[in-house]
Amino acid sequence: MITRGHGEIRIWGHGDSRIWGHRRSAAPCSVPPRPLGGPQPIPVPAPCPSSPRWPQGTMNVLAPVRRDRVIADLPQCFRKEAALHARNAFHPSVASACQEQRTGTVGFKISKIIVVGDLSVGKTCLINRFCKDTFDKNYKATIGVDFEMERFEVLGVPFSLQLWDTAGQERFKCIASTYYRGAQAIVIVFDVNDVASLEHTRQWLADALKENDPANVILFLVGSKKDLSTPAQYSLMEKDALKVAQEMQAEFWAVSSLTGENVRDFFFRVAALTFESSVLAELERGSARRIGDTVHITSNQSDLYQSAPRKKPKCCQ
Ligand SMILES: Nc1nc2c(ncn2[C@@H]2O[C@H](COP(=O)(O)OP(=O)(O)OP(=O)(O)O)[C@@H](O)[C@H]2O)c(=O)[nH]1
Ligand SMILES: [Mg+2]
Repeated sequence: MITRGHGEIRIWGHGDSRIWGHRRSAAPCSVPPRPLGGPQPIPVPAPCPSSPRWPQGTMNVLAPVRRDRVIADLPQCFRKEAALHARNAFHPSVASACQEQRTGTVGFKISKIIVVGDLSVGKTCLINRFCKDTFDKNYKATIGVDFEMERFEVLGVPFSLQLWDTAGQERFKCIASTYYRGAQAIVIVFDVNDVASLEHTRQWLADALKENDPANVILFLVGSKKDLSTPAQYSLMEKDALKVAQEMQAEFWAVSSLTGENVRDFFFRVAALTFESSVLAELERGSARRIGDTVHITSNQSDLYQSAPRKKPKCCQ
C-alpha cells in the first residue's frame, strides 16, 4: 500500500523486514530514526554506486536501492525462439529518455506482476528464492494471495515491482482472481516434470486476461523445478513449452528455485522489460502532452483514474 501526504511516501506490507526500512519520513531529520523496541540504528541497505536520477523537481524519499538490484544493461532472454524481443540493448528511445531524465512518473510507479499456475508448481518458492534467497522443501499452500515488493534501479531510474503470489488450489482461485486486475506482467508457472501443468497454463492465461487488457500486459511462461529433470527429459519438455510460449506470445524461461538456476536472471528480465514498456508508454503519452507540462484536472475530469465497477466473478455468484 502507498500513502502520500505531508511530503511523505510510505510503502509497507506483510511485516517484511526489507520493507520497514522504507518507513521513513521524507522530512530532513538530523537524528537517525530508531527501530521500535531497541536502541540499534536501522540497517539501511548499501546505496548503489551511482545515485539514481530522480525525476526533476523531486527528491528520493525511499531507502536506497540495493546494490544487487541495479540494472545497467538489458538482461538477455533465455531462448530466442520464445522471447518478447531479442534485442541486445534497451530500446533507443528508452535509453535516451533515461539519459535525459524524461521518464516522467515511471520512477514513482509500482508495477504489478501476478504469478499464476497450478497448485504446487513452485510459485511461492520462486518468489521467495528471489526476494529472500530462501527455499522451503515443505509445501505450504498459498491461501488467496500474498505479495512482495522489490525495488530496482534501471538505467539510473528507480523502479518498483509488486510481485503477487496467487493460490493455485481450486478452492482459493476465486479469491486470488480478484487480485489479477491491473497487472503489467503475468507470469504463468508450470512444473517441467508435469506435462498437465503445462497444458493448464492456457486456462491460467485466459483467466488472468479476463481481468486485464491483453494489449497492455507482457507475458512470461516459466517452467519450474528444472533440477528434478534429466537433460533428456528437459529438452523434450522444452520443445513443447516453446510451442506453448510462442502461441501465447509469452517469453519462456526454465528455472530451479532449489538451486537458484536462472531465478535472478529471470526477475531482472521481468523488471527490465516491464520498465522498458512503462517508459515507452510514458513517452507515447508525452508525445500528446510534453512530460513536465502542468495538467489541470477539473471537477469533470477528477474521476479519470477511478476504475470501472468490477464484475462479480462467476464462481462467486
Ligand atoms: N526440487 C524442487 N522443488 C521445488 C522447486 N520449487 C518448488 N518446489 C517444491 O514444490 C512444492 C510446492 O512449492 P510452492 O512454491 O509452495 O508451490 P505453489 O505453486 O506456490 O503452490 P500453491 O501455493 O498451492 O499454489 C514445495 O514442496 C517446494 O519445496 C524447485 O525448483 N525444485
Ligand atoms: Mg504458493
